[in-house]
Amino acid sequence: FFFPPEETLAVIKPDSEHKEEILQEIQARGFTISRLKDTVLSREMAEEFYKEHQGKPFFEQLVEYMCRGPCTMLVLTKENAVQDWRAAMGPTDPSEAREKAPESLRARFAKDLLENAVHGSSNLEHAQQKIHFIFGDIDSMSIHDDASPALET
Ligand code: DGI
Repeated sequence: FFFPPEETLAVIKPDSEHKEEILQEIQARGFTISRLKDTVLSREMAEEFYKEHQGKPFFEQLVEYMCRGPCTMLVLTKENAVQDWRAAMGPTDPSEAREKAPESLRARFAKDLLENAVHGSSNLEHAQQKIHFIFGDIDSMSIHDDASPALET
């Protein structure tokens, strides 16, 4: 049987001092970086990106954090990419991550529960939606697309 490799959206969140290490880890863990761009999200884009959390007490802080500086947006490709990237990140809360998954990226690189360094889609449907939302179709030929401006909203 041939299983086509799966794609997921990964984000290195703003202000991560560990971007280079995280990129190395991604490759060491067997993911192919199919697309990459650094983008400063507009407020509207950050609200849309995390719309499932609208109304929660931490929503404002989360949006503010995500707009604070450039995010590195990545499409990661690999068999079982969605679940494997969730496992590589570890639990949302870094104190839980350090306890249960000390090798995970959040255990190693998250500052706290909010500023937890990385994002990854939680299922295949979200992955496809968010890849389209972030990368669109226009520049689908480019692989490394550093410093492209934030998408118009
Ligand atoms: O999919 P995850 O990023 O692991 O977690 P999520 O979709 O439940 O939450 C999205 C982000 O929101 C998470 O990475 C960090 C932040 N967050 C989640 N729960 C809390 C939170 N931030 C604060 N301050 N308090 C929370 O309870």
